[in-house]
Amino acid sequence: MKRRDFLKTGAIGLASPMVLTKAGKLRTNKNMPTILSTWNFGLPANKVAMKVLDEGGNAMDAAEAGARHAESDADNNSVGYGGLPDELGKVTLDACVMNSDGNAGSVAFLQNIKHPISVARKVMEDTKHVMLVGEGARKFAISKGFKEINLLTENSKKEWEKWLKDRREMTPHETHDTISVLVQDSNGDLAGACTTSGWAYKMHGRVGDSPIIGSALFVDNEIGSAAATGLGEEVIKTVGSFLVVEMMRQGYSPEAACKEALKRVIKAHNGNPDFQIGYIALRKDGKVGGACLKWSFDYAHYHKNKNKLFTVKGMIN
Ligand code: SD4
Repeated sequence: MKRRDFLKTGAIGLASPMVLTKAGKLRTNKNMPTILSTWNFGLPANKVAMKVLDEGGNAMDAAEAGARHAESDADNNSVGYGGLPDELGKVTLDACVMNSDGNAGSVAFLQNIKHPISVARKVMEDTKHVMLVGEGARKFAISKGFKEINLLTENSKKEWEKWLKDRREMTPHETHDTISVLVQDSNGDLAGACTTSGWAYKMHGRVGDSPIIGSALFVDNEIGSAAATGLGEEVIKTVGSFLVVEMMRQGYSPEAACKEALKRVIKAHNGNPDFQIGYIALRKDGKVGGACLKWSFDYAHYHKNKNKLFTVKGMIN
């Protein structure tokens, strides 16, 4: 590499990253559970997740429980029950989980099932596969005892009918609140969950980043975990959460790693993307961070008996 190019690359990074791949470089945070979730719906989700840890559950149990809380909440119009539908008025759900063994499960374009996150966990634990979609995912859920329900609440139906009058193009940011929950339990093990009804009034059949391992969620139990919210198409194209974890492996702090991943998006959009992406990251040593492209982004952090909301400002405005 020419010295000039090297300097350019160096200037993109923050501090001087050192490679962390040698096990042992990163101290494991033990006996101090840490939970990190996207947006302000993360606060109640964190509380539910912490209760599960207090009762002896592991990181995966807690992350699933946190995500389920948002899925049940009819006031959250971008997750599960009460989620805004696609252009045809169908609520279609995407979700995934990843555990500390590096196993993963996911469902996409799932309809009529209230807890896609638990179906994703069943895919991980009870099948040879990682991902089930649409009808196959629905039938699998029913075979596992999940009940079918109508997920379109009166409120969401009214909003959709209003939208039908002018069919204005929405962005995921207008109706955000997709929830991603990252958990580190008392053993220091990591797991994560992500669940959403996706982009409001999207094309029928559209799947975002939320069920895609490596995009909306990635967990590496040696290094850390990361999760995304925002415009899924752009997260997929940059394999965002995997990238954030790899940046932490290279020595970046959780916040700096999130920013590095976002810099790729900024560059791909000539310095001026007009959409939102937010990342959260939790490193094996218990350090956490978040960053977003534009405007601002909230994440909830539960640590040492305190469950607090943090707001980060966009990298560009
Ligand atoms: C998606 N990433 O389907 C999701 C949307 C989202 O907060 O995160 N909204 O593209």
